[in-house]
Amino acid sequence: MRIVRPMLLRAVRSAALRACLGAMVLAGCQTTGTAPTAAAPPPKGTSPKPTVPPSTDSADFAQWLAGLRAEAVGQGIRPATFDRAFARVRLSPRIIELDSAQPEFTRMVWSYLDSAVSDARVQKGRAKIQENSALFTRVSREYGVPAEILAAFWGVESDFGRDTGTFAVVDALTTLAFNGRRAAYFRSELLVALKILDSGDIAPERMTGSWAGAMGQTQFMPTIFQRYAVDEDGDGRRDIWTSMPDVLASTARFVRGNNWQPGERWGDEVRLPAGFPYDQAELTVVKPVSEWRRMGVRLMNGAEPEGDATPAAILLLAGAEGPAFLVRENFRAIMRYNPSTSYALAVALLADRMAGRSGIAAPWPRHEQPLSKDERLELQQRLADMGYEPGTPDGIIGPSTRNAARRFQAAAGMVPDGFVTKALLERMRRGV
Ligand SMILES: [Ca+2]
Repeated sequence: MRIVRPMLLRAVRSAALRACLGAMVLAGCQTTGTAPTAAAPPPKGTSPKPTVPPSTDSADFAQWLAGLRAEAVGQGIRPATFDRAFARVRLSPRIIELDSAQPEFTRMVWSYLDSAVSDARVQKGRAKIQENSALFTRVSREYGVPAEILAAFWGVESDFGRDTGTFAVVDALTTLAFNGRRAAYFRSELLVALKILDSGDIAPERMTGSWAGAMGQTQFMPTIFQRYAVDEDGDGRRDIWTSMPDVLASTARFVRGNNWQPGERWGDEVRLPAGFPYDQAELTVVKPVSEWRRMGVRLMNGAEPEGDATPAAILLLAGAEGPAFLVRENFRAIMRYNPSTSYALAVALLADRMAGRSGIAAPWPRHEQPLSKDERLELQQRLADMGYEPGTPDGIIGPSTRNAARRFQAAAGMVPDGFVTKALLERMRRGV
């Protein structure tokens, strides 16, 4: 997900890609890594560049496929299902290319939100809820997840079913499983995809998704599908590709199953008081709402945030000059779909706006430009050289880099918000 090659992201707007790239690269993004996610392969790490896969004619592939077939059959998948799924399998150099893509620049969070939470998408989501109000009401009641949250996931994941990815899932997962890089993860997803085919939910030629195997309108990876997909329309198949009842109920079941608290909000935009300790603005710093209140955190209208013992964290995605949010457990529930704070904020804000609430009140610091990968590496190296311990420089701005940046900012007499900008890099170059 996040960009410096906007065309790449726009062209391949699969949830899986957003998860792969976005979680790590979107500026200001914070990540967690604990729970299963619907559409997110594990981070890529720093494994060596893969080679382009040989064709399916190669002896290597034949041997690999024979091994996979034996394993699949051993797991109870019918040989006929396996053979049908692989009858026309293709290895895709394009998928390898996409899997290796490293964005040169990060995308600033406001730029991502401008497109993910556009007025057009808000309108479309409201229209979808209205057109299908009985269904939204029923599913929402059954799972305790608001209609607008369901519509927001649907909108962000697949633009309400318009954009679900055109890759054959078996081709995609086979390419990634055979290729060697994160092979074990994709092999296990592939075996589960075969189980789904074996259960008759979908025919292999209709099992389409993103290049990383995130499927249908919910962009579920196969393991998530197996655990959460629902046959809501009762036709005997869990069809997240074409059945809207199945799509919405499956989304709702996943969200509820990942600790969604019915009746609670995801959080609110807030004002932080002068002198706020900005090192406390990390998702890892959780305090009861009563404590944030005591520290002077207020809603934008000046009221005190509600909830005493409710655990919450302060989220800043663009430093002290950008908007601040008090986020609660339901924000983390959204992040289990995709472990990116920017993604979760997009879903939350889209839902709010569909429900008639206003968007963000405070302005983003839109004058800030994203750092290039080289600049991110340089900044990390400088922090390391100065003894601020950002971890091994990898070009990814995570909590360690932000905390190191805070230490530099504090020493330099700046507001220690950890927001990494060109101005901050300039200041380091000047040695102040
Ligand atoms: Ca169905």
